[in-house]
Amino acid sequence: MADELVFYTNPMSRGRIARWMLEETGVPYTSEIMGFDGAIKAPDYLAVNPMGKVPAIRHGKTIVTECAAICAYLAETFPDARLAPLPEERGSYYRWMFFAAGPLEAAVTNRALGFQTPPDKSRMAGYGSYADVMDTLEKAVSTTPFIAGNRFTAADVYVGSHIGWGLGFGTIDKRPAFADYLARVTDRPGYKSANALDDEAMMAMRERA
Ligand SMILES: N[C@@H](CCC(=O)N[C@@H](CS)C(=O)NCC(=O)O)C(=O)O
Repeated sequence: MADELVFYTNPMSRGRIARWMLEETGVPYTSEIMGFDGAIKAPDYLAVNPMGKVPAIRHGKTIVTECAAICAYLAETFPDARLAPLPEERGSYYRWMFFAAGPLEAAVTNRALGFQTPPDKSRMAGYGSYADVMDTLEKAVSTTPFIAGNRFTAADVYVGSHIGWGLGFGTIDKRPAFADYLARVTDRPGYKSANALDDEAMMAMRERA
């Protein structure tokens, strides 16, 4: 019997990244919607993610947190979905997935919180400066149709989600290359079904509130 796959999320969170990835794999899973008002910091859930944050997945006895790790784990665990990298895609796949989880996430969050790296300190910051990160990301999404090459992989779920959120919330520069890449990677049934499920979960939460 297949191991049970449980998805802990909140539809108004980065959990949407993991939901997209789950829908891309096409494997069955159950969703546990976590409220931000207590459940997420309760002992039961802290046993899953001591950070008290979503998303997380439990697959049998394995727990995975961190959106990028969830995307990579699901891609490797369910190879039939063909979302893990081929040998020739591996370098770009890991490079840009880690770039998005590290430098991009930090640069965007710091800027949204009003923090700017002092120019004389950019050597200390792993992301250098927000401008460097934007220019680098623009090159990355313009070099090949998808982030790891000529086909869609789990790295596009992760990088595409960052770009989608960033363009939506105005935290990533509105550059044509970002919009073009986003249109390419989101034109998929998995993206649409994930959004429909999260929109439905969001409505249900609002009705209950
Ligand atoms: N680095 C984590 C970030 C997760 C995260 O910050 N989740 C937020 C929602 S987007 C959260 O659960 N916040 C609730 C809290 O901290 O109480 C990831 O990539 O999965």
